[in-house]
Amino acid sequence: MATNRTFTMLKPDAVEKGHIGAILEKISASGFKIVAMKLTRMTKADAETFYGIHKDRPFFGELVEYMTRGPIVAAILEKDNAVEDFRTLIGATNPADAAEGTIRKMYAASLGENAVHGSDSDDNAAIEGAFHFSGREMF
Ligand code: IDP
Ligand code: MG
Repeated sequence: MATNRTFTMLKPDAVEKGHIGAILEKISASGFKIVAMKLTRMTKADAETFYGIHKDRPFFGELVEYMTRGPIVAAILEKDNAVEDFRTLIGATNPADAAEGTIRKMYAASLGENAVHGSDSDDNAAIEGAFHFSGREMF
């Protein structure tokens, strides 16, 4: 059964361009409740661990460089069917393929720099949330 939480990051490009407020507004307006949130910066080791599943992909080095170049907003979001509904809200990985009105369509520049992360499964949502937040930072 689907759990009701997912994990997101507003990635360095979204923060650099000043899109934090607009993206959080869209997330809230779409029915997600923020139950954990912080501005933080991933170290190289953090990014290599977080994206470990992609370590053999040709873009891994570029991905780690991108995700560590500046602060991100990390958050845990609550809503019925959170993982699937949030993936729908953010749109396809490549903004060129993302549906109109999705966060990536509106705010992402490219396949590599695509503004926002969304967990792809309930298990990964729990793992990724716990990677960034302690128990007393989750509400
Ligand atoms: P997702 O973020 O939509 O789940 P994944 O395939 O899990 O997409 O890839 C993780 C992240 O790696 C993407 O969001 C994007 O930032 C980056 N990425 C994925 N594919 C490429 C690529 O072909 N070139 C450069 N970066 C990529
Ligand atoms: Mg993914």
